[in-house]
Amino acid sequence: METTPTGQQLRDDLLIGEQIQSTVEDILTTTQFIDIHTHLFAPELGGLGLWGIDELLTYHYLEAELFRSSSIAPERYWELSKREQADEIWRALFVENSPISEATRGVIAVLDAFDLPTDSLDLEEARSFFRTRRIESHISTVLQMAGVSSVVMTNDPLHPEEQQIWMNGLHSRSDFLAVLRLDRILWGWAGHWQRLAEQGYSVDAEASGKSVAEVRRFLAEWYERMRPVYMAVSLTDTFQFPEDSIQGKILSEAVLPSCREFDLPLSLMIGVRRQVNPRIRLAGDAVGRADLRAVENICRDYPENRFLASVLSRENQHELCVYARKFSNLMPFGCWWFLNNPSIVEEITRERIELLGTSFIPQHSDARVLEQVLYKWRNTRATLSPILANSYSAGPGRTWGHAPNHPARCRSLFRGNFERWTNLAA
Ligand code: FIX
Ligand code: ZN
Repeated sequence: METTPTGQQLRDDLLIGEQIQSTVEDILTTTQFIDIHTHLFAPELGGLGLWGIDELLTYHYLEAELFRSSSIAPERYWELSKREQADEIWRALFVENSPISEATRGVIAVLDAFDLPTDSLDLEEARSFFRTRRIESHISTVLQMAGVSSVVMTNDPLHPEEQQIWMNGLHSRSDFLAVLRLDRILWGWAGHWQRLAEQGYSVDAEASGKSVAEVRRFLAEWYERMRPVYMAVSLTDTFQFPEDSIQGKILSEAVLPSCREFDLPLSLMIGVRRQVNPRIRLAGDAVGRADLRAVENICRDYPENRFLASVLSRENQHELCVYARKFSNLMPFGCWWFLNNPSIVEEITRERIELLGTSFIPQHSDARVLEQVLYKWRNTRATLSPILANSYSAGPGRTWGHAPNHPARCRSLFRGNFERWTNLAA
């Protein structure tokens, strides 16, 4: 039974206590989220888009767990077909062991969401279900079930297959938004400058001469082709800025001016340690604590640029919050990759709310397989609901509450902040 706090008599219309919890839950349930970073692809990008049970099971998060729970050598695993790999993972992680890790629980949640058995010894029923699905309508069903209005892709203009599809003239469905991913021209220059040269850009291995101007031309042409909502790059834990390097030069002289020219944010995803175990391929990346003075320098020295930033190390999260208090052109986002586990999401989100209020973007899914959005966003809503309710709650004995419309402002966390940052709302 709610007792009105002592002291000042609260206005009748103020929300307090359990009213706030139910209001926040309703808001999270009814708000269609924008998933601001994924590796999903619109169906117009053909086979690049991954979906269905075999892709869900061969997710690199699960491949990492397979090699801990099976005697199969990675080299032998990579020789298997996709179907055989999925069977191996199902047997090792779901039949012979308990699926209680975040990634295995995710697969169980997807099977459950489609009323498929979660304790079968094989995958035949799941496979025959997914064979009945048509991708265009399946995408709409999955996004609707996940409460996601649109997903932001990761589009690589130098990926041979993707490049060709875009150059043939692609018009992707409106609930898939494009991003210009720059890894290959920033930290991958040595291995990819020739790809630019092949496309007719006068660039060289040292990024000298006309190279910077030609990278600007490349970015302008791909901006017109993709109409991205932001540009993005994943950076290692050793990222430094400014830096006397090809990456430092292209970033400061080509990418940042281009972002200003097209009024786009730049997304910096910092802290990966690439391929610490190459034998397990995509699963072989790890995490390292970065020196976020690079973020301090780039935000301070480029006040006209807007930045999205996600850091992979748990130890960097608090610093990122403090930098966001110093620089209004910095928008922290997501609990990335190894951080996207409820125990850590709770810690990160609470410190962000305490330091930044609602001026950040709590989560992205990083989904690589379509149906992953179902559990990644269900988990986000479940983890964030009590945290937000507690943040709005007046708490026992306090003599203040919130106007009914206040909790609705937390919608900005999942839509408004990103729409404003990317001019999507314009
Ligand atoms: O750089 C990135 O976009 C990372 O998210 C990926 O490289 C990573 O493999 C991933 O999917 C993490 O969730
Ligand atoms: Zn990603």
